[in-house]
Amino acid sequence: MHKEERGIGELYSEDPERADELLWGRKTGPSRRGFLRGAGLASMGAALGATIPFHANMPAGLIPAAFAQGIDFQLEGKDPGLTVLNDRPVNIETPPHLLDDDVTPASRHFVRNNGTLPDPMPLSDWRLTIDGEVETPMELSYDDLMNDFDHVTLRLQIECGGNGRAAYDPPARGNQWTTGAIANSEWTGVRLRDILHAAGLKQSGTHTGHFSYDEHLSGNPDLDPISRGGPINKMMDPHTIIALKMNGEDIPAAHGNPCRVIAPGWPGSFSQKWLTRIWVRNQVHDGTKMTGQSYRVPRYPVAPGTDVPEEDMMFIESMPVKSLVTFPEAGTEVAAGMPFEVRGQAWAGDNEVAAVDVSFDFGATWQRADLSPPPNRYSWQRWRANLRLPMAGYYEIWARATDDEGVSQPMVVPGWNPRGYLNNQCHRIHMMAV
Ligand SMILES: Nc1nc2c(c(=O)[nH]1)N[C@H]1C(S)=C(S)[C@@H](COP(=O)(O)O)O[C@H]1N2
Ligand SMILES: [Mo]
Repeated sequence: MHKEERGIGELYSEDPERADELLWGRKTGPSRRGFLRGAGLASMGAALGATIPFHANMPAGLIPAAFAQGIDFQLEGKDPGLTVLNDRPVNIETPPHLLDDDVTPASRHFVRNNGTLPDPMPLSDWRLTIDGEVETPMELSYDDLMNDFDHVTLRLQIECGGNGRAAYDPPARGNQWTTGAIANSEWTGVRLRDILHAAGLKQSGTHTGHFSYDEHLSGNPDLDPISRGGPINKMMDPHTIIALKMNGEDIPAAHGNPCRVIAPGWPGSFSQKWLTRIWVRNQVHDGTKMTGQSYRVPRYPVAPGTDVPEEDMMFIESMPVKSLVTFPEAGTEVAAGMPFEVRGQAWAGDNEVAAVDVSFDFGATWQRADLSPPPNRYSWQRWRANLRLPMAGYYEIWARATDDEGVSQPMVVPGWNPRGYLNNQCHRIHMMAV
């Protein structure tokens, strides 16, 4: 597939009727399958800038030709080496060799949007509402968050729950992330628990619901692109923060300016961007993408392709142990018999990484890598090894991390699940010795 044909084209090729629904807010009823009507028609017309006289003849899932031409998309501020998976919504991943920094620069942080990429809201207009199961509902300004609370600075990994989805067979619909929906930037902000304490969290507050000012792709203001939240224990963890700065700078537009949640180690969807409200709830939040199969996996292993009933699906919490080879870049040539450094990053959701092993003989023998402790909990960890490829030829470098509970990455793609989450298969790169 050409890069230019991605974006809207990819959305339609995955599932045309769902693309209609996402883009135009139109649900296809079984009786009226096939034609765009009502609000869906109105929003498509608005996007095209004209009414569509022959809309009654227009089949479902047809990309208006006005949008279907090549889209050569590049997001401002991003490294040109990143891979654009989709431009509406914007979804961009980072190749492994661009994740070699211990602190991921904003230019190399993947982007995962469910709705629009909003223009930053003027700071003077922005407020964060804390309400629901609290004694004193609050409205905080950016200055309040800057001045009235303690700040922490932490390196925190965010990984999209769907990172690695592309490897599942039969394929799961959604963005076809390979390995690059992971990053570890340095975030400065206020501990969410300090804010919840200030508002007087009630005993009855068991979960949060997060809201933001990005918009549903349909343009329908009554729909949220995503509104997730989590159990209060995770939200009270001292590493869960309301971030105000990314790598010491204002948070870029794509990453949630002016302020976002970071709930590290759990699927990235817990880390609401463009945050405007935290609703403390006395039940599991039921916002957009909290219901159905979103961010859920079967409670038991299922055969690939199984239709799993909703009541047998459970929420993903901690992400699994995983690692990347970030140096050298895949395909690099080295001199046979000469030592060279291989290195990468490893992380393990709520856990710490205990060991990383590398192999250059397709897993027959493994060598233990040097592994750095995390600078703070929930940061990824650097690993390094010196290797020597004995003679000229083709090699693969395989890396396998093990967490502090003794759980390792599988060499093969792990348990298939309907939405293609949690693929923590070992990463491998090829190298040539000459
Ligand atoms: N408001 C809002 N927050 C959001 C999203 C979104 O679409 N809208 N996407 C979520 C998902 S699914 C992920 S993986 C992370 C990605 O964060 P990033 O784009 O900064 O990498 O943001 C989360 N927060
Ligand atoms: Mo995600």
